[in-house]
Amino acid sequence: MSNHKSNGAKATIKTLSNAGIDTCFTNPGTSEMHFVAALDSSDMRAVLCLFEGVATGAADGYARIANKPAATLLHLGCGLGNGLANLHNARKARVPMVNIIGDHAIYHKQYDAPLESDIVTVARNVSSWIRTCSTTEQVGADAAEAIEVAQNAPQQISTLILPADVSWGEGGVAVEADLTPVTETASEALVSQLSDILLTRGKKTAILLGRRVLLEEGLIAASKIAEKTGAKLFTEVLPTRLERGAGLPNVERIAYLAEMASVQLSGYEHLIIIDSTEPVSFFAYPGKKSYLVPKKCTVHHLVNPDQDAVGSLHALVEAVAATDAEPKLQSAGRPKLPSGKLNASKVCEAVGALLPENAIISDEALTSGLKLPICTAGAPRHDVLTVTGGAIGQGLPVAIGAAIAGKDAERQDRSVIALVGDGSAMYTIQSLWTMMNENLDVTVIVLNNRSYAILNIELERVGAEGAGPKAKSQLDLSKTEIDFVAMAKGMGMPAETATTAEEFNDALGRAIREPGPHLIDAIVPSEYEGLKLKILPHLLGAMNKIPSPIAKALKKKIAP
Ligand SMILES: Cc1ncc(C[n+]2csc(CCOP(=O)(O)OP(=O)(O)O)c2C)c(N)n1
Ligand SMILES: [Mg+2]
Repeated sequence: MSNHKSNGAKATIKTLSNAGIDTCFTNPGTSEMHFVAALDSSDMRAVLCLFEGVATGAADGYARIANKPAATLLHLGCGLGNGLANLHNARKARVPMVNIIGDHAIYHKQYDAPLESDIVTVARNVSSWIRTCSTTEQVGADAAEAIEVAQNAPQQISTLILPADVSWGEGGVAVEADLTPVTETASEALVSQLSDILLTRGKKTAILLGRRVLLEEGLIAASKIAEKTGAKLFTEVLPTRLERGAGLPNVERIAYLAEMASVQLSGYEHLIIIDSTEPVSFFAYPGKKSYLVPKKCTVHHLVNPDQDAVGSLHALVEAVAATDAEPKLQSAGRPKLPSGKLNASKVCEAVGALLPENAIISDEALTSGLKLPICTAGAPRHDVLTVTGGAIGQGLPVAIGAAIAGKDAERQDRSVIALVGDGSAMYTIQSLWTMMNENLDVTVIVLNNRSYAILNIELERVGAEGAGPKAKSQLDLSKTEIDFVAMAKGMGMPAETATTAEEFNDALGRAIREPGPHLIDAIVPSEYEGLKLKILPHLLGAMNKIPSPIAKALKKKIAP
């Protein structure tokens, strides 16, 4: 602990640095100027983002790969509010993050100046720990508590509101945060109960893997249990970070479409959930189930969020005597490079064919990414980051944070591939600027189907009647075509359009070979159009009426 006194801003940054938080994604204003000035006397890497949603999404992506928090620096309630959607995704991802929100000087608040607003109300949506620091003397201790709350289990987002006069005041002292690794595992009684179920009813048992058990160690352990007991493995719909590829167990993901998820889960009598939540439908649909666990299936949770998930899984491996079982590993294999007119499936094939070793995929391809899992299953080992909270505009910001963390980690210079829908890309397109400004090795692939295609499917699925041209126009991006190449070039980023598979293969090969950011505007038709789109809701509606093995095969065909 340093007793060296400084102003509040310096003491805050020093407290963050002491705890190993060395990256801050910023979009500052006047109330944060002392924090900004204090950066120069620190080791903190500050990454400017031109919209707060980029900063918060980048901090999320960073935490997913670095497995430690980044800080954000945001400007009062409005700045925090702009960052909310990606803070929501980060909360659902259960990643650690420390938000530093500048506020007016305490004595200035009474005047209701233009930027005065209720910061706490905005923060409460994503943060259960919110503290307004009231004195400079206290700032180090408050910052240390913010870090502890964020990083210690169960990890979460903490929000420290820093009034300008607290920042500029003298008498701040950096404090050492108390970081404690999780050690508590599931109780012996629970482990033994679950092992009994697995050993007697293994074939009727499914195991749903989530957050912390989706990396190599957890996946291998789970696969040993599955091989030994006959249990079926699933991963959650939207993993925070899923390690995949040749040499790792390839675990089936629960489908986004509830009708398909029900089919996947049908027939199991026990569902053992490890660090995830019970499967529910994304939305309610008239006449359809919200809760997707079959009626006769008993749910068990191996751990709660503040227990050691991987350690508990190991205990279960031992309990079923699977320590020496051979895990089932995915063999190496890539799709062939595609040819002809470009479509979304061919983009996925090319990604599978060319994905470099140790890559990180930020997946916000939505309807265009249906084939991505199957095309990349046997590719070299990689991580997949998904839109954990369903709030779009995450794919590009998360790629920024992942690229920065990937460079710092032991596995140096991991290249990042961000696959994003055209609609999603437009929420946080400012991300391209930060990718350039920081010279990050990110390849952005925009799946440009000139549509909110998924909402065309949803329009059919919800059974809304009377949808005509006015309704369809709300889901249509084709009347005013978006030129992503021009936008990228406007921010200095090399970019090209691909309308054929050959053009796409070449562009992707180049983007991967050359360091630094690139964008490829992949012009593709929507995956579901015309008759296919009309039939889909009927097909989905029929899925729970046809025999389960046929339904399971059909599910594999529609969403492999
Ligand atoms: C923050 C937020 N706003 C709106 C939505 C609703 N929404 C879901 S998908 C979508 C359109 C996605 O379009 P695109 O990225 O082009 O993917 P596509 O559907 O074409 O595959 C919208 C607007 C959302 N999920 N999150
Ligand atoms: Mg689209």
